[in-house]
Amino acid sequence: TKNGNAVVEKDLLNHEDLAGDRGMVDDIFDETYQEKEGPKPPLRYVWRNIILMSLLHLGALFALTLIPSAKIQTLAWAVLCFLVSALGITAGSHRLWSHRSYKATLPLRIFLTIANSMAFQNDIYEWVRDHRVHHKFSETDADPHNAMRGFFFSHIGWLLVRKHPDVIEKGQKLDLSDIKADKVVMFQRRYYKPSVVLLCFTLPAVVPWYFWDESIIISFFIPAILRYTLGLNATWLVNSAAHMFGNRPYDQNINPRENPLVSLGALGEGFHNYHHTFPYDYSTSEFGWRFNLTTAFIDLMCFLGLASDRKKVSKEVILARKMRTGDGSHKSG
Ligand code: ST9
Ligand code: ZN
Ligand code: ZN
Repeated sequence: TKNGNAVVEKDLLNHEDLAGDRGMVDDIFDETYQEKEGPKPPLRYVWRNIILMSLLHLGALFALTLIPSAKIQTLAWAVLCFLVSALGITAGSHRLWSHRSYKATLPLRIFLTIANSMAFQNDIYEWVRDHRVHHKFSETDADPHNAMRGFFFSHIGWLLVRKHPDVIEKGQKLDLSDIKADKVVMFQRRYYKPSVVLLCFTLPAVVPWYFWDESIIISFFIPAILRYTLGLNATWLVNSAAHMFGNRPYDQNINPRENPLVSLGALGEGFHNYHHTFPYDYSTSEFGWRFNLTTAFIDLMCFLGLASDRKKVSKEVILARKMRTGDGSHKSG
């Protein structure tokens, strides 16, 4: 109908306005890419990663058995470390640097970079590069954690094998000039290894041991090893579970889903059907602070004058999009 077309046009206009307004559009899905025909390249295992990831997860299991003997302050500290490091990913490398969905002042960028090293998920530059190809070439050979390759691959398997050549080929064509221009990000890249040793492992372990005489074993295994492992798995669930389980109220033609449980663990990053439909929305959801500590944090930073320019999709555009491409689940939920 005439009316329907007007709404579609407005939807697209809004898409381009908000997307372009950020100075980059390389997180928008590229429909023109075609996977190469013929057999897929063979898996090349990276044994160093397989061994280290196995040891890490064994260490986390051991840490679980230590919880009953830990001091309450140590557990509270581990939770604090989890939250800070998670914000370094969600508010930092994800919503700020990958998607430019808001602007952050220098002090906030320094804080988010410190928090990001504490999370040890590769440096911000590498995270952003992989994440923009994930959006642009979602669920194809050029997606680093292509969910078409199954739960295990999109969860952790992709970190244990060499990348598909298309990831690198397409990744090299991305516009990363905004990231290269950020001195804080490039400083982190240069000093990434020592920053991880210090912030992901040493600081979390030293604080309980020094300030409240926690045993060094518990100090290391709970706030460092267990907290790190839980943070990784909460993040990976966005790539695995939130690409497989949940409703698709915004676009039923793509795989990413709305998964409130994942959102709970990942501070608001499980509203993944919404996020892949509107990657420039700073809230990654239409529901504000619900299951979304990251949005509350960014709002607080704006209130304090440390952030600004939050990009938000309007209610009417969201509704129009639901009517046009959604699975209808919003009516029942
Ligand atoms: C980790 C990351 O866990 C997790 C990211 C998850 C993303 C989630 C997104 C979901 C939304 C947000 C949710 C947040 C929720 C948070 C909740 C928190 C509670 N483009 O990589 P290499 C080139 S990390 C362009 O070695 P291989 C480039 O030249 C965990 N070029 O490829 C590169 O050199 P350089 C800890 C690219 O050999 C060169 O290739 N870290 C691209 O195939 C070689 O790159 C680990 O475990 C690209 N995209 O090896 C380490 N990629 O970098 C894991 C590569 O110098 N990584 N190039 O420019 C590795 O060991 C390796 O990357 C590998 C592949 C073995 C996996
Ligand atoms: Zn994203
Ligand atoms: Zn995704």
